Amino acid sequence: MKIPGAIERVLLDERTIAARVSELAAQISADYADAENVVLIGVLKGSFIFLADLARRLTVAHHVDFIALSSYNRGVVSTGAVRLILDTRTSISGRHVLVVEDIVDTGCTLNYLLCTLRARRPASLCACVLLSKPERRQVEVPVDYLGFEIPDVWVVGYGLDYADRFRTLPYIGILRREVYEK
Ligand code: PRP
Ligand code: 7HP
Repeated sequence: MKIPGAIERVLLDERTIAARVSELAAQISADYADAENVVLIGVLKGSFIFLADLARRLTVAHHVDFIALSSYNRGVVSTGAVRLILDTRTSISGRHVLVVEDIVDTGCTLNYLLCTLRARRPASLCACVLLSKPERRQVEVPVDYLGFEIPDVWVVGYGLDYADRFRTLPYIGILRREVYEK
C-alpha cells in the first residue's frame, strides 16, 4: 500500500479498525436486540465510511438517515460554531436513535447534535463514536460506544479529512504538521 508523503505515520491500520468496528457492532446488536424502530444517524461528511461498515455488521433491524454538520471550515481549529448543513429526512420522535460520528475533539459538534436531537423526543438517544481525543475536550459529552482514544494529533482517512482531502484512505493516519502549518 502506498502511503502519501503528507502522512507522518499510520495510527490505526485497516485490520485494527475492522476488528474494533466488529466489536462495536456486536455490542450494539446485543444492547438493541429487543428495540424496535432503531435509526442510525450518520454525521456527514466524516462518518460515511464508519457508518457503512458498522451498519453492515449489525444484526438488529435498523434504518439509516444522515445529518450534515460543519464547524472546521478548511482548517484544524474548530470555529466553535456548529452549522447545520442538512437535516434528517425522517422524524425521530419515538424512535431509538444511535448517532454515528467519526470523532469527538472539542465536543462542540456532538454536544450540539445531541441537544438538537433530544428536543425532538426520541425513545432513546445514544452516540457511537470511532475516535475520541480526550485532551482536546472543551464540552463534556456522553459517548456510549467508543472505538479508540487517540492523542492530540490531526488524523485523516477512513472518512476523516483535512480541507476535504484524504477521506478515502483505508487507514487512519497522522497528518504531517507541515501540511497544515505552512
Ligand atoms: C469534524 C468531525 C466531527 C467534528 C468533531 O467535522 O467529523 O463531526 O469535526 O469536532 P469537535 O468535537 O471539535 O466539534 P467537520 O466540521 O470537519 O465536518 P466534516 O465531517 O464534514 O469533515
Ligand atoms: C475534527 C477532525 N477531523 C479530522 N481529523 C481530526 O483529527 C479532527 N479533529 N476534529
